[in-house]
Amino acid sequence: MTERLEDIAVAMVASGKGILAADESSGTIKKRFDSINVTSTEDTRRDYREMLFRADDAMKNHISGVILYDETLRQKAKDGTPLVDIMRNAGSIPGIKVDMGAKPLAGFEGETITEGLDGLRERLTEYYALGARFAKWRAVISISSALPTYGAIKQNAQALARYAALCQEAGIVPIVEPEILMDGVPGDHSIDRNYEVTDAVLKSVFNELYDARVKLEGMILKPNMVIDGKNARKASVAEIAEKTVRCLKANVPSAVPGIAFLSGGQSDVEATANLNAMNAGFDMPWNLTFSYGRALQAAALKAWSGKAENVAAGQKAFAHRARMNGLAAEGKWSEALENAG
Ligand code: 5MM
Repeated sequence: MTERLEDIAVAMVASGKGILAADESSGTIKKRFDSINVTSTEDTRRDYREMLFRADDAMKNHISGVILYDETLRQKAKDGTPLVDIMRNAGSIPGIKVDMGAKPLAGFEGETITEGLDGLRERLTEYYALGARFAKWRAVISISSALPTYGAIKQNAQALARYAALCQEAGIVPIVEPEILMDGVPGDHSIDRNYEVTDAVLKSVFNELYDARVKLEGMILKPNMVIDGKNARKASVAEIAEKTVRCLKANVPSAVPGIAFLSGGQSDVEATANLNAMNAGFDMPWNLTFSYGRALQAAALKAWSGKAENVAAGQKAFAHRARMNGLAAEGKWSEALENAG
């Protein structure tokens, strides 16, 4: 029996759980491995991801789903078990990144358009057969005093909406990710400039989703938090939480079951503290959780450093971050718990 989109979406944002973004494309995972002096090969990528997916406690209790890259969805663990089965056995839903990356947008200097719509219907059918029940598409929005332009916002929102409609047709829940870069160039924008841009982008995205007849009950939004640029960090946790929740309430219909943030270059603890402040301080119509890549993986990657003897240490670091973010998703995190290890 085909599962209902609404039920999958609700499971993805179940209380105390969130999503692990492990969908680094080959170029991005190479960068991550370079930072720990590990060569990126099919085997090292498998070893690293197998370590995460076999962290049973984290996967069972705090990770509702994992966003995978095409290679990982098809990959087997060292003992021959499909990686997808390992996560399914832990009760975690496999997901797949289906965009083909952000490319320069013709006629719009400094802005990008995410590609991957051609042939997407066929790819989604295959991904469904391989076990994926949700997908992700990331639009990248540059921010400065002059950017983004109306044209770039609109074209990215349209692509997100076309992607989302195709996913739902295939029985796959779309994660709709419009990311306003926090760590882009120049990165000196204020939190209020970020509010203005996030507000405009979300308005455009929900208009396009409506026009494309996307069922809001069967999707998840993955936005950035409303935060100042990486070279202008001044805003407090309380200010980030208040402005982010205000912006989301102004734009995201309550029919959307859940919102799962990206971390966008925030430090591990910042990303946790900000999510916690929103859940602890505000009543909201949707479940608010995490879909972190770097903020869930950085400590585990470092602890592992490519060595088999460090797998337990890598899993421990991952389990701690997953637990801290699980608590933040319920507004129950504290610095004391963070430091208790
Ligand atoms: C894991 O990184 C994803 C993108 O990878 P590519 O740039 O290689 O396509 C990215 O979409 C990620 O899922 C989200 O941005 C969330 O990750 P962060 O690190 O921002 O939490």
